[in-house]
Amino acid sequence: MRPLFPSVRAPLATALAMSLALTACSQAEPPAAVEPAAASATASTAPAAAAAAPAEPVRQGSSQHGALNISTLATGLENPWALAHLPDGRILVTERPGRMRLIGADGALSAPLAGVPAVVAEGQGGLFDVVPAPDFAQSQRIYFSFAEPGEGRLASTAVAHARLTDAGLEDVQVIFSQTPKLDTRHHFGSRLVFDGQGHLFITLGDRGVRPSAQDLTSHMGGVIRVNLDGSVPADNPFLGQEGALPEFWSYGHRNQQGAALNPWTGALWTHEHGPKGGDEINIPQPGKNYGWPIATYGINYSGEVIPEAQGETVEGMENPHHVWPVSPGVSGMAFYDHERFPAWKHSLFVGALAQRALIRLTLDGDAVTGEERLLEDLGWRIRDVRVGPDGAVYVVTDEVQGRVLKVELAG
Ligand SMILES: [Ca+2]
Repeated sequence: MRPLFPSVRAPLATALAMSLALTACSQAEPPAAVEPAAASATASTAPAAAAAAPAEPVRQGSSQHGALNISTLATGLENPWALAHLPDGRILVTERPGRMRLIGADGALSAPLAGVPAVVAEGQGGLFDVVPAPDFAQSQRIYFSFAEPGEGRLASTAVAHARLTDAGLEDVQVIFSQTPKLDTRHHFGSRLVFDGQGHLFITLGDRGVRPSAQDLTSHMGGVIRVNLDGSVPADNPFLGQEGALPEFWSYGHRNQQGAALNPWTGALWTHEHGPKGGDEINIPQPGKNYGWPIATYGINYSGEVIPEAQGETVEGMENPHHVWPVSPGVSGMAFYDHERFPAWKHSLFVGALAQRALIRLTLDGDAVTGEERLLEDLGWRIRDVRVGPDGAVYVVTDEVQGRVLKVELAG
């Protein structure tokens, strides 16, 4: 990897100081409830047993296409961040303080899995995404992202893979670690998407240091593309370019907590939190600049304009594919390409934290043609959404007593 310092150190430190002075905690993506005192929560500090909450009745919801059945698969999860279906019917779920559990094919919630590395579970930091490797059925390998501790208070978004065994996670290997590490607790990203061609996309955030999103000598604000072992693909857009880290696919992103591969085109789609207003969907193209903080549809939480902003659109920077003028607080993304509910075919599901809903966008080709909000009555922050192998839609709720829900059309 190319050396970062010393050239970037001073500007970054300045930017960091500025950012800390100016960054109000985003209402769309507030730091969740205060964590336990320990800076690094690990599985060893977790409750030993799974919550034995009584089964909840199936809830009813409404939608454009009729009644919904909303089943609770697990309760008592602390700020769950991601869920992932395994080929054998089990579901992996992460909890941001640093725990990973399995929901068995029988519905039983496991105790926290052993072997999860230490994470910085402060502010927005913790354990984030999890996905089975493309060859999971043979390798039992999973990939996950987390806030990796460094010296002192430093932390960075990192990605590891590990083997999922009856004893928990084994052979944990970090394959990517954002550089440099910072002491902020904001905007870690980070979703993981395989492209089906031997690459892994990692979506990052600016870590609350806005100018870093335009700085190719630091990973912040990037979509990262690596091979499955973390090495750099030979066709990455910035490979060999002086002053640019080779892992970049695209840059100029604020905080990307949703990403998925479009099943009809094979393209990566991502979304990101705007500041106050301006949550956006992008279809990141290699080498392109997505604008933050120079081009944005949002303003600061103070009501002031973003100091670096030059407008909603800026020449040479990519306009978002889709913008929400009022920020839902987007997190999690899943295309619907299953036969079970034809009414949902060609939809894009997106979780909403601040606006506490499951968003369903209708698509015509790539164009977003409509939007409906599901689960609003529940009033829960939706952190992640996935389509299961059964064609149901699964979400996790970002609550101190968070849930895994299964959502189905009743008809
Ligand atoms: Ca943008």
